[in-house]
Amino acid sequence: MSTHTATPLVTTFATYRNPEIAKYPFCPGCGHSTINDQLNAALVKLQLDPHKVVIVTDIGCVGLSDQYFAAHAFHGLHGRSVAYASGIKLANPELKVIVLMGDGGCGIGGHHLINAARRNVGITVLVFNNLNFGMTGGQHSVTTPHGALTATTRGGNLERPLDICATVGVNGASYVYRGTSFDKDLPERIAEAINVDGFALMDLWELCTAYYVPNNDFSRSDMLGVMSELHMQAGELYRAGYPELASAYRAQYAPTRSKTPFTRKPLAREFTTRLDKPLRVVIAGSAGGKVKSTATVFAQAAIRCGLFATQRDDYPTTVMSGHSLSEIIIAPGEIFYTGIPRPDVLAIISPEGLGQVKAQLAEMGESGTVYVLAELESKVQTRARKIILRPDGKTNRKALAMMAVAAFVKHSRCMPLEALTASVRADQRADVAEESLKAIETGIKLVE
Ligand SMILES: Cc1ncc(C[n+]2csc(CCOP(=O)(O)OP(=O)(O)O)c2C)c(N)n1
Ligand code: SF4
Repeated sequence: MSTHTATPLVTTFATYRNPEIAKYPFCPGCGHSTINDQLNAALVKLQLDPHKVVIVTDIGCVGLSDQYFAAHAFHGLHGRSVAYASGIKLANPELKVIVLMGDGGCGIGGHHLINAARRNVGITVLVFNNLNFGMTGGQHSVTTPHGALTATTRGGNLERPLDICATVGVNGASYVYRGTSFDKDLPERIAEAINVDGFALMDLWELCTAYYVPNNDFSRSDMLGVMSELHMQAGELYRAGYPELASAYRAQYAPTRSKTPFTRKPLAREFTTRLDKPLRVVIAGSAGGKVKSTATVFAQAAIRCGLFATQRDDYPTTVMSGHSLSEIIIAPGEIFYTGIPRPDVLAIISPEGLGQVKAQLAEMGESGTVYVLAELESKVQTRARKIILRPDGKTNRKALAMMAVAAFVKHSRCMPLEALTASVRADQRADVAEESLKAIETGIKLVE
């Protein structure tokens, strides 16, 4: 018998570059190649598991970068890379999420940058800042220095450039650094930024050799001079220790993670029904008229009869004014579409409700039934059968919805009335249930 001692497999990563595509597509001398190389060197230093690294690229020449890394990648709309990265980090805080974006993307998606910094989402943003839009032909961007010549500022840029570092720094970023693609210690600095537990941004100035350099006779040696003219310092500019959002969020919700947000209340089948096809019911009333709660009682009564039920409500954002509409479908089988363009039953119990169902009324054919209050009857033009409800003048307007439902349950025999009263008793507060039961009695009498 032989014994075998397993030695742990230790993998070291000599590179994070994708072996399948060696050569970058950038113009000769473009800073994008250098920063990508330095990012690779930083990843090698950190020896991160490539399965835990996500490179999120923005649009522009910089957006071609992600395919050169053997890691996860995401490429989306211009300016939105920070929003995508934030979502990825929130979904899985264990990931190292690195955004590669241009100064163009910083302008187009500036609010995402501010909000990611303010929230302190733990992503690392590397801004490949070549002071203009590269991919589209050298137009000015938010970081183009005052006076600079670009395709869109032929007389010299009149705008003041955005200080990206100050913007994210003052808004809560954990780490902010400004440097250039030529910095010798860039791999160490990038590694440091990736290791930060919070939002980290590096504003990395570099050369767009196709446009910015020839338009402005700009060179490597001009970079630090321009920075200082603009009062934009180089080096580490901000460090803060606020809690990182994705982990803080997980920690806050950890105690409730296994709990469902809603307590399901299974309703046992207590009654039977002969309903053999879907019944689509619309109650059209006013806010404050107990339309929604009546619809719920009706839907739950259907479930107590072994039926499927859906309820969809519509009302304005105002409280106690305007219409209130409930659409309920009850059916012997599953319901896949909850809308009701053509109701089988339409109860119109207020002028506001009537105002909302003109299209549905027009759709209803002779097989449909409209229950309508006597005072509204003359305003209802329909091919459907009309049943006029004449409650006495003392009927509370909050009872009208339940009254109408009781009337059509009695009439249509879609379920036993006992299912309705059982639902009222089981699901409503005692004082409300008392009112509802009275309304059911009135409704039944109206169609007897
Ligand atoms: C919303 C939107 N606006 C404009 C464009 C057109 N567009 C494509 S690339 C680009 C410029 C990119 O410049 P930058 O982000 O600085 O990246 P670079 O090309 O310099 O790497 C623009 C404006 C776009 N794709 N989407
Ligand atoms: S156009 Fe400018 S940014 Fe784009 S690859 Fe060429 S040098 Fe780089």
